[in-house]
Parts: sequence; structure tokens; C-alpha cells
Amino acid sequence: MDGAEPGVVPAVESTADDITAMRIRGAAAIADAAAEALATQAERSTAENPATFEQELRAAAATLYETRPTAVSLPNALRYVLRGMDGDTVADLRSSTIARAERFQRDLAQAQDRLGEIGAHRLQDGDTVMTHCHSTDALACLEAALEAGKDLEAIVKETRPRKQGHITARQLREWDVPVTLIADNAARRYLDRADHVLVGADSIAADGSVINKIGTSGLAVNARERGVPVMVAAQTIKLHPDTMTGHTVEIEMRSERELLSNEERAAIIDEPEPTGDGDEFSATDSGLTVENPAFDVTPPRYVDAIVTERGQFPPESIVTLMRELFGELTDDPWND
Ligand code: RI2
Repeated sequence: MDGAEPGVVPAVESTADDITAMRIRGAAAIADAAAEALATQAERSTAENPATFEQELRAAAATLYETRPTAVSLPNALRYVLRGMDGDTVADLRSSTIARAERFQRDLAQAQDRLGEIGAHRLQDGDTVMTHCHSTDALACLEAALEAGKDLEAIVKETRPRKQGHITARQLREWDVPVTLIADNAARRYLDRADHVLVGADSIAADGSVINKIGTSGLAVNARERGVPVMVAAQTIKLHPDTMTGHTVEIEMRSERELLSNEERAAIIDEPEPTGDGDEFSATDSGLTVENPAFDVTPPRYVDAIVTERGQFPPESIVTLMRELFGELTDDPWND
């Protein structure tokens, strides 16, 4: 979003910046931070009347909404908190919003624990699990299985370009899980040693498609060919209500510079080294285009189970849970 919205407190702007720059990342963590930011907005607002207070809350939600487009946990969190804003006075609006945000954060943590227990049932003592990126929902399944006394091993894909696989590897090593870290390109070769592929999700569409970190779909296709089941750990906050009415999920395109430094670019094409340090390279006629999609779409036929805190589902049946949880309601209260 360009410039600060009137009345939006600096802490909200700073959370929005952290989400955009991926200092806060992962669909659940983004939702948690957004709810927290709305509570902070409510707490620190200096609005003198209810209408101004509500308008500021909506502006804060819009600022957070604009940060990243793919993880639906973000708009789901914003909608949930804004719907709980209730009262005729600023004091009531403030306390109801804060209480709602706190409830959201509590429910989010509980849902992840519950999901972990359910997902752990799929993992057997001695299993080897291949992971992609870093997903707290996926790790919750491993943690619950470890707590149940099962021995597990992990093959961790590094996950270019940002290498979030390193975060997964660090967490698993803290839990004493033997980790084999591999380049993304090596995944097919190592699938022979894996009993499960376990990934998270940024959004789940009504047809059961899984939108997750770029590279998930290729991994899932290879896993199917190798006969390795693919398990997606995704709290219901990852279910994308707009997809029930035919909308598609926007795939975030991130900076070219996550893929290619100025120096690397200069080594590929013979042109003066670009000087800008912005997000994109300066326009050239070089014929070299760099594209960096952050996510891809895995069709439901490559997914064996979607594990949520409400149980595990074959991907094709997830729409029944979506209808139950969201009805057909998909308004954007920050645009009111
Ligand atoms: P949890 C991440 O996106 C990854 O794609 C990960 O699988 C997903 O969010 C879910 O993460 P990014 O923010 O909610 O790293 O399970 O682009 O933690």
C-alpha cells in the first residue's frame, strides 16, 4: 500500500512491512501477526467516535490485506476479527475487537495442536518423511508423532529460492530427528527412501487443489509416480472461501532479486552492471527475463489427504467442510 492510511497506527504499518518482506512468513504466522496488529490498532487508536474507530480498523485491515496475495489465512483472519468488532461506544468497540483477536490467536494455536495429533496418526514408527519449505502445520504432525514415541527421519528439501527448508531442518534437529538436507533437484531420487511427502498449504481451493510453495506440484507428481503418499497439513483457516464461487487464487510473483544478484546477471548478459537496488532490475532490451512465482497449484489427484483440525479429508471432499465453515459468505469488510 502506498503511504500510511490516516489513523493507522505505526505498529500496523510495521507488521505489514514485515509480512511483505517475509520477516514474518508462513500462512499461520501471517494470520497470527495480522490479528495481533488489529488488536494493537484497537488498543492504540485515538479515535474519538465509533465511526472513526471502525473506519481506522478497516483501514488497518486493508493495509495488512495488501501485503501478500496468496495465503488466504490473512483475509480469513482479518474478516474474523473485524466481524467481532461490536458496540456503540469506542470503549466497547475497542474491547470487543481485542477480545476477538485474542480468541482468534488462541483458536489458531489450538487448531494447530489438534491438527498435529490427527496428522500424527498417519505416521508410523520408523517412517521417513520428505518435507518442502517450512510449514508449522506440517511440523505439528511430526511433533505430535515424536511425542507419541515414534522414531522418524526426515529428508528436507532446501526449497529455493529462499531456502526455508533450513528452518525446517533446524526445527527437526532441535527435536533430535535425523535430517538429510537435499537440493530441490534431488527430490525424485530420494523419494525412494521416503514413506510420506508432508507439506503445508497457503490456500486450499474448493476443488481440493493445494496452493503451496513453488515446487510442491512437481514434488507431488513425482511422489505419485513413485507411490509415495502426499499429505497436506492445513488448518481450516487455509480454506479459501472465494474459490467456492469460482474465483482463482492469485499466485504471488516475488522480486527477481531473490533469484539473481546484479553480479550474477552481469555474468549472464553483456551489459553494464545495473546500479539500482530496488526490487526489480532496470528495464533493458537484453532479452533476459527473470520470473519468481512464490507458489504453485497441486491438483487434487496428486494429494492423498488434507489434514485439518476437523479431521482428515480426501481433497475432493474438502468443499463440504468449506460450506459448513463459511457458507457462501465472502465479503471484504475492510472495503465497506
Ligand atoms: P504454515 C509458507 O509460505 C509455505 O508455503 C508453507 O508451506 C505455508 O506458508 C504454510 O505455512 P511463505 O510465507 O502456516 O513461506 O503451515 O511464502 O506455517
